[in-house]
Amino acid sequence: MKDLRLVIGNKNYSSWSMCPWLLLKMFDVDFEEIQIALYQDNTAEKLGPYSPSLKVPVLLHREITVWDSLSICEYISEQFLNGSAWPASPKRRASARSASAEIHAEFPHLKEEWPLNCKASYKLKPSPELLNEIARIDAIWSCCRRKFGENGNYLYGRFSIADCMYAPVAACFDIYGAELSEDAHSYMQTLLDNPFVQKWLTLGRTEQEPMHIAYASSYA
Ligand SMILES: N[C@@H](CCC(=O)N[C@@H](CS)C(=O)NCC(=O)O)C(=O)O
Repeated sequence: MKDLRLVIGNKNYSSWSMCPWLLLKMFDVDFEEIQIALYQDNTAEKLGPYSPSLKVPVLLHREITVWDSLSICEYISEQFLNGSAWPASPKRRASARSASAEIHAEFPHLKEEWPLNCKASYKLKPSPELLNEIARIDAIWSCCRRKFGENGNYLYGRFSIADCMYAPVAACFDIYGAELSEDAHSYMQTLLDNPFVQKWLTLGRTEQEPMHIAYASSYA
């Protein structure tokens, strides 16, 4: 058993699991992956020993348990990366934390209408409320790229936690067909071209677990 273990859900559905998984992969931190199939009759029973919230992701580091995607990313950055998973300058770091907190806490229509489903091969027309949320994300992406993106193609130039938090959004925008400005589209493509994002999405497409019928309607 490794010192560092990340408990995740199905790659096909679990957008929040993707965030810390991507961070660990991008910074080459050694960890063991424990995958638990979500939306099954025994999911809560399987998550119980690991997760106080009965949700994924959860990080287990020796005797320490960290749950919730954003706090896991914070912990990884602090414990293993000397804080380098956030941008170095206070101004960029403040913006990156705000952008990450916003996607973590807000956008209920995006989460409800366009949940991650790597296997989906159809477009879904967004509601007016979702269109407003897409416009807000487009504004965040375009503004950050313009103000802070000169040292690379990620949101703050170099890869950071903010990119981990928006990677599942890029996947959902691509899958369901979001209409974006040129700057936002180009950032979405950067995330989709990331080899670990591609790996996650490819593995997600090959997963076989059937979803329990009670959850299936929101993934129609
Ligand atoms: N705020 C949490 C959300 C975690 C979450 O909702 N995870 C979903 C999978 S993406 C889950 O575990 N669902 C199982 C359930 O609700 O039973 C985070 O950022 O980690």
